[in-house]
Amino acid sequence: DRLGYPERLNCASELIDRNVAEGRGDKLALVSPDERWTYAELAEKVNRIANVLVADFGLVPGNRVLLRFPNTPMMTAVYFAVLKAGGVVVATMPLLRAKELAAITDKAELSLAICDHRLAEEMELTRGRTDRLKTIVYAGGGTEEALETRMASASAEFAPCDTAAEDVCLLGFTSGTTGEPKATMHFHRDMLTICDCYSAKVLCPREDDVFIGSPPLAFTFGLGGLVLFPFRVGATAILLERAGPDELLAAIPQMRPTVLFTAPTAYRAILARKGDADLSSLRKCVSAGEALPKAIWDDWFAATGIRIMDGIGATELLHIFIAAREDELRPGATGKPVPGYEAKVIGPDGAEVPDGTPGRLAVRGPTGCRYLADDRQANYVVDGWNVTGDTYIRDADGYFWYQARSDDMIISAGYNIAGPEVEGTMLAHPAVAECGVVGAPDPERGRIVKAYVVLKPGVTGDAALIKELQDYIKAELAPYKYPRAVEFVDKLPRTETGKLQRFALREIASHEDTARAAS
Ligand code: 3UK
Repeated sequence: DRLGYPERLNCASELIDRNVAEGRGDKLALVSPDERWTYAELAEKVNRIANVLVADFGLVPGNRVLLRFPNTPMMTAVYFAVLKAGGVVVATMPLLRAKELAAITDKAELSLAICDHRLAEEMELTRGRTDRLKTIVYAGGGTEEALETRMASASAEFAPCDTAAEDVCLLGFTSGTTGEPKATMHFHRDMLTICDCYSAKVLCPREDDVFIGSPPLAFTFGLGGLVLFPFRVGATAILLERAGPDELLAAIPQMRPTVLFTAPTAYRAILARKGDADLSSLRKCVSAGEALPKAIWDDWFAATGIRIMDGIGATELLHIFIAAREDELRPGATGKPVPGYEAKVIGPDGAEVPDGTPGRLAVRGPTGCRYLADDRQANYVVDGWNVTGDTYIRDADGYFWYQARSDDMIISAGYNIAGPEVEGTMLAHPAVAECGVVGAPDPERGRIVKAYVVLKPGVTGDAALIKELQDYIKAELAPYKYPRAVEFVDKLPRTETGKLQRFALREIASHEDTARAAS
């Protein structure tokens, strides 16, 4: 292996026990509003939970375990306990409903779930929707059966399962931009690979860094950015159960983190509400999940002096695979392939297209290419390349510029229009807080560009403003890209990971059309 990992490897030992062994046992690993755990304390809890899993619930290596928690220190301990015992983590977003949880339970063949007691209701409903789930263990709540009660009588020592570097340790379910969850497999070594490629070579964190951010740990963006990257260098992570813009704005001045991981919309929302909040502790800011519009990059730089590092990642690849260091990034571009990865832009025939031409992004590297379902594998993995659903352009200097998800390209009267480009431009208009652009059915043009716009507080949306926004886009972009329809809305549909659900907007747009046609 190019990264030089041994054949037998347990990532939980590498990421937690190694910190204790190297003398960082007294250093803070995890901080939350209620708790402060050193690496030694975390290591002990991991061992106790691993013993409970094996002794009380019969976990054997390879068993998959459902995890259902908000971002808490306890979630992290349970996560690493499953890994240390050789189990496979299936972490789920806190907001998922019983129907979705049951589908994941069946797909991943889960019989054991560990759940924060505050999320019990939906968990119990899940039991009624699948026969597979045999055992649910609740953390918190102070009952006889609670995980903590069992931990108290378990041993504080646990020898790590002798896993192979290429044993599966995580089934990552994608956050569902398209509605249907798909699972990807990741190995013990992958958990270190993303630390040693993206984090070490692009992010470059230090032992004295303090990480904070919003993505759920069930989302691999959050797992890497809030747990794996800090632990790999013995740094500290702050975990907030709610980490919206207001919570981050309250926490940053008080807890003084140095590295922030969040999504583009959160950067924008933080700026809108910042006031005179002191964000000066921050040293590095990472954005992923969606394209980072240049307008947001510019505003954040003007307000903080920090150059946000955009990066495209995917659950399939585990983490970020195209990005750039602060000193090399180009605002508006995603960046270049992360060291260790290769990327290319391909046409419909699978051949590379010339620089400057839009096409599908394909990626190859030490992580990725392992779908749980064979039909996915056949369609999205070609000759070892992960073919993503994203349209990109590579420029002559090798930088990759995001255009749209391939299914978000709007074809209007023969023109190919990237919705995100129109959105990004719209965001630079002073009246606009948020914007989502999709194609709406149109009898003449096939589709027209339709913009759903959330206005800034105090701005009134009227016909004059619609005209002003349309003229603005016509002046900034090729005129055929302007939104022929503009609708003001209170909020936009988003996934729990902050991604705009363009498929939901498209659906709304098509219904509105039907309603118009019927009236
Ligand atoms: C989109 C981006 C433009 C893109 C993720 C960082 O988002 C993550 O994983 P998902 O599986 O979604 C993957 C898709 O999201 N995307 C993500 N980042 C960007 N588009 N610019 C970006 N910077 O469509 C991609 O195919 O939910 C992100 C780390 C780990 C992750 N899992």
